[in-house]
Amino acid sequence: MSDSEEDSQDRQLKIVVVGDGACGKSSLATRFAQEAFGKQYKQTIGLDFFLKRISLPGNLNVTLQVWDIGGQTLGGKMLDKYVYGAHGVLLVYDITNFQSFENLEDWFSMVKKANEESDVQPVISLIGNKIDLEHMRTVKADKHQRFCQENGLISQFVSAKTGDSVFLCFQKVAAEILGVKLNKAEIEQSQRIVKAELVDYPQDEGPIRQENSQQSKICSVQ
Ligand code: G3D
Ligand code: MG
Repeated sequence: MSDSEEDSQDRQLKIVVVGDGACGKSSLATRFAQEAFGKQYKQTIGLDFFLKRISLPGNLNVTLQVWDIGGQTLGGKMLDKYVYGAHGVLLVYDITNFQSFENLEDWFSMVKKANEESDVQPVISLIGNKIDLEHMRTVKADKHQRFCQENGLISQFVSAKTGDSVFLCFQKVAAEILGVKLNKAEIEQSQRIVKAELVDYPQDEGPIRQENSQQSKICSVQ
């Protein structure tokens, strides 16, 4: 019996991407779901979400529903509604923008508050984006690590621009939500997949990778 790719039993996980404007939330979501950066993405109006199916160890397929909060800022009226019931939250900041890191405390509080009444407590990951701009870093890595330790967050550094570790950061969160353990080889493989693609294809005309682009959808709610 073959594993059906179309297995309708797939679990769907809601993953919400939050953080200051311009830290790279839309770029991260787009890079993950479409293997693209920049161009294809229009300025977020309202709320966008992507659906993407991934495989975890043990032939476990799961569909991630990735929500991009768009222009919602801290204190935004709809924010807690977006975040409510999330299985996973990516708290994103820009490593070259200290303010975006400082504001994480507030983003984190908002996420906790929004889920106070929910049965599901989200798995939260701290994402330091734009590591391609390492030379412009203003947030030291040990500050990032301390924040993770103090709050029990998964830690990840990524670049939505180069694709570095983008797949991995979503995979790690999904695995944690489902209680699946990723071993070292799997982690290294996920890091490699995205990096290899970058070297081969310029961002303009890059062919979309088959295995990662399957079943990606963009939806828009205004
Ligand atoms: P947001 O959705 O959080 O508001 P965006 O952020 O995804 O719109 O990104 C904001 C700007 O940061 C964009 O630049 C985008 O290209 C850039 N950016 C996002 N991620 C990265 C990254 O990993 N590295 C670098 N170098 N830049 C990144 P523009 O100039 O289009 O405003
Ligand atoms: Mg955006």
